Amino acid sequence: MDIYGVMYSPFTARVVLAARHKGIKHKLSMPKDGLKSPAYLKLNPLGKAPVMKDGATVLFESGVILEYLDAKYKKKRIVPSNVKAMAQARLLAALFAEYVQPHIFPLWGQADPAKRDQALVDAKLVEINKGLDIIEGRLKASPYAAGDKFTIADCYAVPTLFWLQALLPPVGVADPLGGRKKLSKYVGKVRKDKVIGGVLTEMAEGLKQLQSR
Ligand SMILES: N[C@@H](CCC(=O)N[C@@H](CS)C(=O)NCC(=O)O)C(=O)O
Repeated sequence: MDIYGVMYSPFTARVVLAARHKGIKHKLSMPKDGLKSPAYLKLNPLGKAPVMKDGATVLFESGVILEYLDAKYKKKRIVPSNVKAMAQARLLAALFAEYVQPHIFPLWGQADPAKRDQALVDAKLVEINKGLDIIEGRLKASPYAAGDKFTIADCYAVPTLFWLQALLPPVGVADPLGGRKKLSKYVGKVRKDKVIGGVLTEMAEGLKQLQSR
């Protein structure tokens, strides 16, 4: 299977996390001529990463790719079959995807206090904290986001929390998790998971390269 994207992208990292957890053989690379090349636009007309190519099946949108992977490769399901557990995992995934992740990237480029749009930063931090408070109330962290098993919730949580920790300190937030106990426990625990730990290391390396450009 081919996955087009880069590890520092939270959207690509979601898919790589699921593929690695499920033991699906894959090759991760950037499209040869870039995301806006005619060849890549044939795979994803939005010109965004990730794209997954599994034989004749080509898909874009990380959430759709995750569903495909779990439905096609049935080992180590990331969507629990128990209805209550499934709802718990999906809700956490949605909270990270819809209420935290979108407010993090606007903080990119806001590190320099002299050039900072403080109103924008403040507004984004309000939204992020609102999302994190709700997540804190529902997170299991025992040790995975939705309980004792790795689920789709971790595929969303891990990359978002990586970016949260990367972009909040430069805008003056010393503790991006805001002292929230369950989130802090989660971050500490999942770092030790082999698959998650590996992805986090690669995301950090990717971000370092991006910052040195
Ligand atoms: N909703 C999409 C978002 C994908 C996305 O925004 N990818 C970024 C990478 S971080 C991208 O390709 N940006 C390049 C661009 O939009 O030109 C998904 O979940 O896959």
